[in-house]
Amino acid sequence: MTDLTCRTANVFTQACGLQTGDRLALILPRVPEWWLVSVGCIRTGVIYMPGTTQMKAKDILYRLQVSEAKAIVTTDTLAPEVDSVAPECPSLKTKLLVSDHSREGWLDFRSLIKSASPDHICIKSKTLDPMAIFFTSGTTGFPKMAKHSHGFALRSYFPACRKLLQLKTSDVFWCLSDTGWILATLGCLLEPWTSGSTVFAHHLPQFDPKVIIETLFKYPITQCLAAPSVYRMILQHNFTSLRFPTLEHCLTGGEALLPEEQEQWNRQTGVLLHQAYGQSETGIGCGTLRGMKIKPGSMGKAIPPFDIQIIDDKGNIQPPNTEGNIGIRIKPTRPIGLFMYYENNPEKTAEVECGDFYNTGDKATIDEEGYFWFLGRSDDVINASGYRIGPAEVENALAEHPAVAESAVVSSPDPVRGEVVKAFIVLNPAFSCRDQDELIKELQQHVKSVTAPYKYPRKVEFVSELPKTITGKIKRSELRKKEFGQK
Ligand code: BCO
Repeated sequence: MTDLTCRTANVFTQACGLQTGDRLALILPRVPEWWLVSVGCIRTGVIYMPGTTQMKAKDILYRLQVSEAKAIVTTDTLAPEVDSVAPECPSLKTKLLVSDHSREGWLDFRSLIKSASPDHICIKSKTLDPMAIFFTSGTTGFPKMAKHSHGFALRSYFPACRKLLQLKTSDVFWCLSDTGWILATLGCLLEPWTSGSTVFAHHLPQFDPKVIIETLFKYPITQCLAAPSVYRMILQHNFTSLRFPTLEHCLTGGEALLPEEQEQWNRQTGVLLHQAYGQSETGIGCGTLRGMKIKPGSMGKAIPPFDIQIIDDKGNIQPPNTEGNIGIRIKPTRPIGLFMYYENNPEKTAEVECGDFYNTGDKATIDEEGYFWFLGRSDDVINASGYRIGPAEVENALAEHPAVAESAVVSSPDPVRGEVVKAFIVLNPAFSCRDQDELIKELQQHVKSVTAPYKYPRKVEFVSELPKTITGKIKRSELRKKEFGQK
């Protein structure tokens, strides 16, 4: 890996002419090159921007334009999508293809690393030098760019963080996260490799609980990290045995996990399932560390150097068992590991500052022992099976279909995925006579084709009008409350 990542670094600086601070879009599935590119960027100071391979041309266009990326690395599957938008991205100078075939206008990554020198001197990065950008969805507009410093990687070395998994060199660690999320950077790269343990990777082109089970039986995996929906889907399949031969410890995060699911996993596998909490902005913020008392349903305690409190809308710390926002203290000192700011967006950066805290927008309570209990979002952002989805992203996609006059997209409860995307749609009169089931399928397919398919509305309801304020703003909260049976 040292040899290969040094070669990768040389490919970036020599063949591609990239310099420290340049941005590179990294859109690869779970292939070894994802690791090479990530570490190659860290070695050279090129800022990398991981993205899910579910993205479509428009998603890629937005990212390339807003970040002024100079390079992109992807596979054959997405290369045509990139080519379709590249003329609109004047900053994009280098396209690197990870493939056994060549493509016009693209550099062949695999041949380049073969011929590159294995000698490379790593940059002397400072804690606050930028390292990576993660795109993250909000209530309005397009995803924001949460920029992380090299201190983010450094945080993995902190004694407190080391206690989360207590990985040993003998551990074989499997993090199932898609390579586009911060969870993959932490769980597939920083956590295991900074503790010298082995990373287990599986292509998983399509998620299938049966494959997960077979893999855990077949390979000597000792620790596993996946979103709650993954554990939930496995449990709901009623497999005859979940006694995995080598599995010792499981961790989960990214969405809420019910206490009974956590207990069921423990009963059926004999392995404890610990919860953690985090965001693209924070990495892992709190968790139940190995050896710590588990309180089923709780996402554990704050992991230093983060000082996490429950705050009100003015940033005042709330007493135990009082509902409020999860806040991470940023004053007088912004902790290492928290995002630096939203790139090119001082307004949004200022919006999430609340007194002495970064306001996560997630609601929770804290108990007398310092354990956090997740309640939900305080805004319209949807968390569906661990994906953070901005309603506007789905509404914009729906608006491109001729049947849709207007739509409002909210979160709705779901027994498998925790929450799913639900769209309330007002139809254009010409479509009101269409078969509704057929039209729902068409609209779902349409969303899957214009934006990353994980965002598509799994529930659709046609309505004659949407609830609005007197100024004409759609009242998404009213629709959401109805979905969750709240008043
Ligand atoms: O369910 P459907 O079949 O109708 O649709 C699925 C896919 O089949 C489909 N799809 C995927 N790729 C496609 C495609 N359709 C067309 N073209 C393609 N290229 O789209 C739908 C995708 O939904 P999904 O990804 O939720 O599907 P799936 O396969 O059921 O996966 C289930 C999970 C649980 C594996 C998945 O939802 C998942 O990975 N969730 C976890 C997300 C995660 O890692 N979040 C963590 C973010 S980081 C963070 O929170 C900070 C924590 C420190």
